[in-house]
Amino acid sequence: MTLRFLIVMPTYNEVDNIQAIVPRILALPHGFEVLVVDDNSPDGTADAVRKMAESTDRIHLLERPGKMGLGSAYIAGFRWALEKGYDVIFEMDADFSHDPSALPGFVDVIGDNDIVLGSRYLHGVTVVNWPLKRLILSYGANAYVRLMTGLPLMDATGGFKAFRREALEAIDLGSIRSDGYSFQVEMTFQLRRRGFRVREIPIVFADRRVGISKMSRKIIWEAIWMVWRLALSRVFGRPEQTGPLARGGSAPRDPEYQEAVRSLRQAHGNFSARMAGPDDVRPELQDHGDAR
Ligand SMILES: Nc1nc2c(ncn2[C@@H]2O[C@H](COP(=O)(O)OP(=O)(O)OP(=O)(O)O)[C@@H](O)[C@H]2O)c(=O)[nH]1
Ligand SMILES: [Mg+2]
Repeated sequence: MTLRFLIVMPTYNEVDNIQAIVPRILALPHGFEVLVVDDNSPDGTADAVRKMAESTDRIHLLERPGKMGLGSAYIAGFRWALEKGYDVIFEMDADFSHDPSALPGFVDVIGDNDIVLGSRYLHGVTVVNWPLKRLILSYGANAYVRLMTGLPLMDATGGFKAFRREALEAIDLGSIRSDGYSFQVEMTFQLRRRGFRVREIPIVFADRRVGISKMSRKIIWEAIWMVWRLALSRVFGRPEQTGPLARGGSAPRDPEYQEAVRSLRQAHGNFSARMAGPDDVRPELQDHGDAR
């Protein structure tokens, strides 16, 4: 079994970032493919992606007519990925807040898990260059999410994640309405309730390098309200459990998957023990793999 990995990367006005980050991802030895979901960015992001895609079949572009929000961009990307048969589907920002060299660390643990979350708050605080105000807001939001939803996670609002296709298939994607940070919380909450295995791994998160922030009051209010909705749904209603941990069971062994991950590790090394900053371009990752 050879696992097929797809990174879903929503963009809105990321023309500079996208041209820099996609080559970094393709240079990793795991054969990652990238789907850019662009909302008709006025700065020509889609044209830049089309140009890059001329020289490889590992870059894909999904264009939407206008800015429709981050949550719905992910859903569109997930649907595309499921249709095309990818095994592991990632969420990742284009603005270098998420370091491409952290991707193999997600692969290392996907053999025993269904959702892997890149966490900014697992080993202390691993956020670089954020104003203190924003850090307090984000850290506080996560404490609020833990308290209200019971999710035992340090960083449920982050957007650097990997899902196995089986997990995405178990969710009615059409029923997910939230955007921004609450989208992240809602997806993880719904999957955990259905008995899927969630694992956090530490990442270094850096503030965006260039471009414009889309942080808004609306997104914050939506998150506050969404968490209430999830808390209420814990009390009323129980979804059908279909995941590996359904009804308190223990996860079944998954030999094919584990074997696939093991052989990747053998070929490319075990990345999860390492953490690198976003500027740390490691030469061994640049040459398609068989360096070791
Ligand atoms: N397709 C699409 N992509 C979006 C939309 N809003 C944001 N994005 C992209 O989603 C990713 C995350 O958005 P960001 O603006 O970085 O959000 P953030 O990290 O919370 O805030 P800043 O980094 O401070 O701007 C980036 O790659 C954006 O280009 C949208 O409405 N549609
Ligand atoms: Mg960002």
